[in-house]
Amino acid sequence: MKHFNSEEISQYERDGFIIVRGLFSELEINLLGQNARTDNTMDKSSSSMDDGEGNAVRLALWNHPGDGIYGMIARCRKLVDRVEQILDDEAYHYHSKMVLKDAKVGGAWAWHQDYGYWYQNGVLFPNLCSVMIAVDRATKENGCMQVLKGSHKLGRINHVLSGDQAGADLERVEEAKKRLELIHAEMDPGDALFFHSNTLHASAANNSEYSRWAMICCFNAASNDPYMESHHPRYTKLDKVDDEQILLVGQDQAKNSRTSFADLKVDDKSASSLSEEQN
Ligand SMILES: O=C(O)CCC(=O)C(=O)O
Repeated sequence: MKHFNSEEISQYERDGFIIVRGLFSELEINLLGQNARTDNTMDKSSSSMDDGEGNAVRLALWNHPGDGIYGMIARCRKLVDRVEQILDDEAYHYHSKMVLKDAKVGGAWAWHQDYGYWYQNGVLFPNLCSVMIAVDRATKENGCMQVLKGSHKLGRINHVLSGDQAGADLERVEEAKKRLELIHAEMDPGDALFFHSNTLHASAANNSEYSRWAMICCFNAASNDPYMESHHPRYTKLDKVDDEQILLVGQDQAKNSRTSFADLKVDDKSASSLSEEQN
């Protein structure tokens, strides 16, 4: 089914991103938020790194969408059909994460391209798309996502380690900023930002009173199956679900089965593989 019209697809191809307002209803996003906030397993498996300014970049990550509410969000037709239109291919779930950017302490994300990391995982083409779903309202004040419009056309920029975080070569980022418009992607709960894997993005620390949690679902094109094993899955068929399943599963604790969270210290080699490359 086609959800984006041809102008929206052209906009994505030109800008490297598109925001769909209200992709998830108030009820759906409230359920997601409630589940996440009371999910002790997610809390325990979340890992935190310093952003270099004393604030904490905290996230929980999982490779397979699962059958709980997180899975229903990542597998629902209104989201995956749109991703498939963008990728012009069957999509498979590459991983999802919850970014737990808490009030006052939530850390900043350095400028990067997702493909800057995923390239290390044997993914040949940058034909991947991420969808950031606002769980809380995201504003400039609480560190909403920032994107450089059209930056996906730069191709892959080298990524280097700086402290705990791997980021894009800052000289390039600074030059790109002089030529490309910086967009603050302010979003209400339920809005979704679809962005290309080479789109440069970053976010500031959250110095406000308001938390800024967001779920990010990342998809790879089926034809872009990585040529080697990594900490994220190779092609695995994604079973789409009807959109109604979000509420049905989200309201039913018994169906809301546990997600297998990754241990980021052990499983995520993105940053360490960059340091090995440089050595
Ligand atoms: O949540 C954010 O502010 C940024 C997250 C991000 O850039 C990422 O997950 O690649």
